[in-house]
Amino acid sequence: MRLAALLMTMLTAFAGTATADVDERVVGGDRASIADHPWVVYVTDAAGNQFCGGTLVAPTKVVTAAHCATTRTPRNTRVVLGREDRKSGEGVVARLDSIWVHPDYVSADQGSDVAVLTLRSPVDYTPLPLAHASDDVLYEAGTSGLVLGWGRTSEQGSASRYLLSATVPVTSDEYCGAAYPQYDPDEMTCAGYDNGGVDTCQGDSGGPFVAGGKLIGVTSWGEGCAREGKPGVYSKIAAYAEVIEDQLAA
Ligand code: 4AZ
Repeated sequence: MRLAALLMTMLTAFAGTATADVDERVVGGDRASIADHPWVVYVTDAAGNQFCGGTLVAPTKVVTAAHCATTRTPRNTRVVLGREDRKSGEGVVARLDSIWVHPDYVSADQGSDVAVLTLRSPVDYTPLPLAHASDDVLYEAGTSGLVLGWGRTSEQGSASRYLLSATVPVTSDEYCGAAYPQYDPDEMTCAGYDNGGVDTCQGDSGGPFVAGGKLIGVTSWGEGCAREGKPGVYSKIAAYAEVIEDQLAA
């Protein structure tokens, strides 16, 4: 038992040094394995250029941000699943049947920044369950969540070739309200450290914020990336679970 635990610790430590590029900072993140997060996807144009993230929540349904979807059509948009390295050919490229954008969506900082992409055919990756109103404990300040994506690794930097993830704590409503006058605790949740340093950034939008084995948020907006006192803002999935589930049945 103790030997097994020691071996696990050594393996984990080795995996950490093997995959974490010191310069690779999502911002302040580390390499993540797609096998461990089979529901994380990215969204591209027809030429394969990645512009957002997303989360598989049913065999034909991907949740992303409304601001990733408003200018798109099913014909010119693709979802890439099972591909950790954007330069590899692994996984599948799925075509879309339809796009639903929350009807109240105006701009990310006004809330309702959620959309559902329906794939033409079911895919064989494990979906992530949605958080619901009864999961309010997951939104308490201090809850550790995981953000994932292929977005920029610094505010002015370039996007990541590989899937990155980072752990960020949910902030209090007071803290986020002080950071952003537009913050609406009923529709948004914020995450980040007081001193910044770890955050989602451009290109991570639409991707998952995960806690308790559920999708609790969708990467939405923020002032810059990883700035002190400026947490990342996520669409609060528990507030939209019903309207999203209507789309899963559609
Ligand atoms: C963006 O532009 C974006 N730091 C995503 C996340 C954050 C800021 C901007 C949060 O897609």
